[in-house]
Amino acid sequence: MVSRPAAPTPDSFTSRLRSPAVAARVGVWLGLSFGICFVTGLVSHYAQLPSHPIPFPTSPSSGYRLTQGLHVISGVAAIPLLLVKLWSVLPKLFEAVPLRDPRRLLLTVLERGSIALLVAASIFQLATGVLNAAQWYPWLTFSFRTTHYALAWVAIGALLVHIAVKLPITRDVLLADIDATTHDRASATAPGALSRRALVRTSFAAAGVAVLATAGSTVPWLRQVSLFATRTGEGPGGVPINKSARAAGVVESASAPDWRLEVVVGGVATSWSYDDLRAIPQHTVDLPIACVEGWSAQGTWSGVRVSDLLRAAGATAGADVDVTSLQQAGAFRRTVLPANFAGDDRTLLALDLAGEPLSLDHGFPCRLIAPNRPGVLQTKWVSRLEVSA
Ligand SMILES: Nc1nc2c(c(=O)[nH]1)N[C@H]1C(S)=C(S)[C@@H](COP(=O)(O)O)O[C@H]1N2
Ligand SMILES: [Mo]
Repeated sequence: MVSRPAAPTPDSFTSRLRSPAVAARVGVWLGLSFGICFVTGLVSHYAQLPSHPIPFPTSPSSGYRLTQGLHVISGVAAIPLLLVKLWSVLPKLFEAVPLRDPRRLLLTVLERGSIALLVAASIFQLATGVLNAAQWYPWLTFSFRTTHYALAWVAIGALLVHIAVKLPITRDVLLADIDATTHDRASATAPGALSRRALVRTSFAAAGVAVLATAGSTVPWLRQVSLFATRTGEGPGGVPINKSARAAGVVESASAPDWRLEVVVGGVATSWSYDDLRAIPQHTVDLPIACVEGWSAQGTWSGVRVSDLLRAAGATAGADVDVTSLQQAGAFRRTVLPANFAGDDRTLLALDLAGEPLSLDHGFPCRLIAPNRPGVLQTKWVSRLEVSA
């Protein structure tokens, strides 16, 4: 008869590195990353809602660049921290379930259930976030933003429960020396390959490297060291290209000589040729494209004020504006420009970037550029503005 290898028990794990002392120290920084990620994620979600009960501000113009950069950076930093944390508490997974004592059983199920939820939600959030930033979208069946947003609440809720449950032991081990053994499992006595202090420092260093490797997509002078920065500031006018005109299927329509911009107010349309737009007052603004994926780049844009076009078409200020692209399909072909954005003097239909007419890939003949607006809403190849009221 072949004997089945015994399932591991907590006692099968003997390294003294797998300890509450390590888990708590790494956990504090992991919790901090999650906190930053959660708050900045809420900002991004709110900014992308089609209507805002409380207006999303147009200033500071680089606010979204900062919050979304932080969102992606803190998410990336959390990955090595989460891995070390999970490794350090792995023996807990094999603890026996107290089947005989109903009260302890209930508590165990609640505690482990909340941890299972936390671990699952965390892994899901970090994995989908990374995939989204890498522009690989395997989730054809669900919306990234809605799901990522819903699971953020699950993760943060489970995290708060976890912190509350672990508070006494966390406080104890953080106040004690890192090598103290009071809270260790009885079997965790074998010296590890490195000291606890070295393991914690290595985890922080790994998080630091992950941050540097990502931050280059937002912070120009970090680009040299940023292996993970998928957009590196190359592209016409120093602004990367996200979706090309070819990928959007607009090469023909955007370069057609008879292209016209329609401005519709109260059902009445006025129509502008490219030369008409060139003939009215031009304005120049320095504004970033700040993508939800975390990369961003500053550009010098020139063109016409959206508020000038709306006023010329007879619109009174204070209404939201539908912005439509030549692009025929895709989630970003139509966006809503809230009234406070439409009324901001810096909000342009840009014709030029860095003193040159827009390239086809940057949105020629004209593209929306507004302050403090997520990149995904800076519509390219605009064909129509419509005020509904
Ligand atoms: N019509 C249209 N506009 C669009 C997009 C798109 O796919 N279609 N992508 C958006 C996204 S996600 C970003 S980050 C910016 C990028 O602009 P850029 O390619 O000029 O850098 O354009 C936005 N405008
Ligand atoms: Mo984007």
